[in-house]
Amino acid sequence: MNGMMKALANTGNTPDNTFIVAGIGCSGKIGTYMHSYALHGVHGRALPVGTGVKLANPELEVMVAGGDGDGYSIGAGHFVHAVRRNVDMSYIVMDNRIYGLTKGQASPTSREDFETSTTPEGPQQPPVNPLALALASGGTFIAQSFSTDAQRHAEIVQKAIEHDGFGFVNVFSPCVTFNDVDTYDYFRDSLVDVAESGHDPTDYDAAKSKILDADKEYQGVLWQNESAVAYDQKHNIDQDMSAVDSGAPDGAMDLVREFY
Ligand SMILES: Cc1ncc(C[n+]2csc(CCOP(=O)(O)OP(=O)(O)O)c2C)c(N)n1
Ligand SMILES: [Mg+2]
Repeated sequence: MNGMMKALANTGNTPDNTFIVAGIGCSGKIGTYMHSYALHGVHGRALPVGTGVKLANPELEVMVAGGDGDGYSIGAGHFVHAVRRNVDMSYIVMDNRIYGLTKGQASPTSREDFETSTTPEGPQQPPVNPLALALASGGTFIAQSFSTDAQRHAEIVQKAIEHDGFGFVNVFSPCVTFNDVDTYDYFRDSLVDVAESGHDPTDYDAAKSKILDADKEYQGVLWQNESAVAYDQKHNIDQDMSAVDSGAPDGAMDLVREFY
């Protein structure tokens, strides 16, 4: 949350031009804690709501935030289509590799052998790779960060906001209550920052090989397609969609309102 706030402030956004759409879960509470417009909707449906908010009012800075269960399980279909639609907004997923709010069931990013109350011998199926799913869906900005590396996390979220299109950041955000495997210590020891190896995020093959590398956990901007045009720009959605076209009969807007 701290990183999101810093990134919003650093990009010149204010609470009154920012709209957070939050998922359902511990992570979904984030909209309630931030002093901006926010909507806490239905599990797995934050992205289509965020898309609607942005297209209805393009002046707003729209940030969608949720958990790994919300985004990659019940919301997986929306994730794929929001990524490929490439509306100019950001999507921040707090990935703790567990369903935290409902007290510790396996999530799509849980390890194959991770024992939980619903998977006493582990899920016994490989986890979803969210970055690969985003790449396969035509993602134009794909990044990963770590909640406790606050300054770096804020920088990465800022890049997602600045990207002209759908800025996706998977954030490792350990759950200290229900996940004793993917812990702060684990990520501190294993994370490799792509910036340190001179990774070029505009190099598709380099991005693909890092995203598909199952042996390492990367932090940083993995892939950015700077030439892709955002949906809202492509379709000139820069006007107030509640306005009636010029030439409409007198009182047309009053009539429109009667339908609400
Ligand atoms: C339609 C629907 N199905 C199931 C639930 C129960 N539920 C609430 S939060 C949650 C999972 C949350 O996991 P995640 O998105 O990873 O968030 P976390 O709590 O880990 O931050 C589930 C299954 C619900 N609220 N609504
Ligand atoms: Mg979770």
